[in-house]
Amino acid sequence: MSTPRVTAIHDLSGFGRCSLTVALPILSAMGVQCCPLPTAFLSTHTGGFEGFTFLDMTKEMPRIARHWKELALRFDAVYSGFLGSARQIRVVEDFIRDFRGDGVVVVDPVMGDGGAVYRTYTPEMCEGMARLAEQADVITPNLTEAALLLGVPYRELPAGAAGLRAIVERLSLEGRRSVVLTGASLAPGSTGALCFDAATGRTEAVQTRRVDRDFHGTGDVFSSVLTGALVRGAPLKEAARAAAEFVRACAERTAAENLPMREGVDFEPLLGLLTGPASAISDDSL
Ligand code: PXL
Repeated sequence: MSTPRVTAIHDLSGFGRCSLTVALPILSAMGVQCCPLPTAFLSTHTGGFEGFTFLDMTKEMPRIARHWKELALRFDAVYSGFLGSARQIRVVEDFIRDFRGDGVVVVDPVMGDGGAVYRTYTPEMCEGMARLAEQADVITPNLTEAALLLGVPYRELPAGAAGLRAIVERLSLEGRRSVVLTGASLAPGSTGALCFDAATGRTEAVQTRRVDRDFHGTGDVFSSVLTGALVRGAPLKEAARAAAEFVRACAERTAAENLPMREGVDFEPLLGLLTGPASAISDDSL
């Protein structure tokens, strides 16, 4: 198999381990080439730091896309995440249309967490994100983002296992799009994802032990491992299992070290876990 190639459309935040500083090393460790298309360049991410800088890349992005078109570049996946402006969302939509080929389009509809919308996201951006997500083969929302995509208040999301299943099925656009709902807990002490696979029409859960602390950037770690596993040929549920197990391993290590939430998970020493065959990632040895 030739080396799979992914383009990652996320911001570059210099400090705080999220988006491209997570996607690049994770995809590389998985044996996947990652070509970044930065949406913004920040000094840190926006969660828990004051005074961060923010350079919007909206103007540069179509120029990069034009050059890549001239080079006739092809990608096995287009993988998008945190976006920098409402106008930029149109650029990403055009990019997906031009470059999707027969690859997989993974849209992580990054908009918020814990019931709150991220500071740089406007209502117009959230509407644009919902539109962008319609082009995806796979979306990876957390519960906050699921509420925004469905246009329901976070507190009014249906609860319990049946409620989570209803959310995932509503987000599937009548079965046309795969959905991996993250942060889905089906029992006390467990967490993971609930997956609707458009290829099989089935909704299945993957669950791991829950680590009782939250860390920044775990959604980006999850979606990056998921994307890497998908382009390596894993079925959706196996890709989600690998992602959930890797996030758990990272969160356990980071909690044991008692690192600050805003610095993200200490994933670098664990990258070796991702270098073997895809099946090894889901091994309980993690
Ligand atoms: O992890 C999501 C994310 C990505 N990029 C930036 C962010 C956030 C969440 O706060 O601020 C810049």
